[in-house]
Amino acid sequence: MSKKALITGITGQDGAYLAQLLLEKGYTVYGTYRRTSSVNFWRIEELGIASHPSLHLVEYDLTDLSASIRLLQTTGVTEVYNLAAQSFVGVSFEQPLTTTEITGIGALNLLEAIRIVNTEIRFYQASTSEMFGKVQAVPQVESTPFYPRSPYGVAKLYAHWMSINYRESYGIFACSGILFNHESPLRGREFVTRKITDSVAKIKLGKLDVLELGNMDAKRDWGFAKEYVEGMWRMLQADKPDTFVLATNRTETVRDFVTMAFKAADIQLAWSGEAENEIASCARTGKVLVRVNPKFYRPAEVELLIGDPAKARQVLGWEPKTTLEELCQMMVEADVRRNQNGASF
Ligand code: NDP
Ligand code: GDR
Repeated sequence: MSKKALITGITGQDGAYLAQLLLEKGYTVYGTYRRTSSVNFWRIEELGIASHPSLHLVEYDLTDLSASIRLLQTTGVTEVYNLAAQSFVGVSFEQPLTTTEITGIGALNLLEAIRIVNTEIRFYQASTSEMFGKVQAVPQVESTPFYPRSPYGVAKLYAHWMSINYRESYGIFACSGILFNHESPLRGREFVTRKITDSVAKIKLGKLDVLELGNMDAKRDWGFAKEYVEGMWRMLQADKPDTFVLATNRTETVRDFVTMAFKAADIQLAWSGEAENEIASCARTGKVLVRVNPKFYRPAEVELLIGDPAKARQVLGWEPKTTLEELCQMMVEADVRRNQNGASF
């Protein structure tokens, strides 16, 4: 009998990669999507798994407790990966209540459903380096104190502690993966790396003049999403439930990533100016290609993230392999291809 797993948020970046991984491992996968006027399956289509016979797409909203209970009862899954969230930090400042309901309380709905339906079900909570926020130590590890800086970070911290509380109170195998930023050609275009690679592709093809960004000084630890979902799976196969950091232990600024992405498209940049007046021009033609627009600044910023995944390496045998240069190149090439083909995602 194949194992059965539930993935909430299969229409997202990680949901698509995790579904692919579990199907390759022979699982029967139930993947949830939200009812919208136009459902968005482009990621699982691009991975070629949308019509896989072992993949079942289920309509579901994480904020509905009774739906969560019925979902576990009807599917009979033994592993639940809670990837669904309002995951965009910037939007969480504009929609703090919705973010809290989905990203915070949503996780509790699933934990309660597990408690009611079957406490043997293993649970993965998609926690985040945003919980470290205004960082209290460098690099960040599992024991680093938290200091979230956005409604998203606060909601995720609630879900993180609830997962630990249900582990300790009811013996539920609940794991919390504190994942640092992970990117891929399947990343949403509102996130900074994909916004950059998509814009570089458009500039290269003459479809866009200038890329506008917010805080160029923010530093992030960026890894490749496909490798991070493997870490999620490993957490649920471990001997005991625990909390793990997945990261690369390398940090770069947004500015560095911009330079890298243009280089991947054979465009060298020259930077000048500071803060709101900073620009980057094409070193050959002098044309301005990047400028700052303060509308992309956040009310409170997370300035520096860098994670040490030593515990995951030791206990799970997990480690990142793809370098940031390789990841950036892969994303730029995918976006050039898509823009040439007229794709809109
Ligand atoms: P995405 O934003 O790409 O995907 C989020 C998913 O959640 C989408 O499928 C979305 O559906 C779904 N969703 C949103 N609201 C609801 C709801 N009310 N009910 C059910 N489903 C809902 O995120 P990622 O794939 O990048 O990330 C996966 C998880 O990991 C998220 O929880 C994120 O916060 C967390 N995380 C991500 C990191 C990263 O760097 N990518 C790092 C650390 C944590 P729809 O398509 O309909 O919007
Ligand atoms: P983040 O990712 O907030 O780290 O959350 P994002 O890519 O949105 O921002 C990274 C950094 O870049 C700065 N930035 C910009 N960001 C966006 N989106 N757009 C811009 O134009 C821009 N200019 C500068 C931001 O200020 C920030 O400092 C992601 C999400 O996937 C979360 O769900 C996840 O938990 C964390 O990563 C780890």
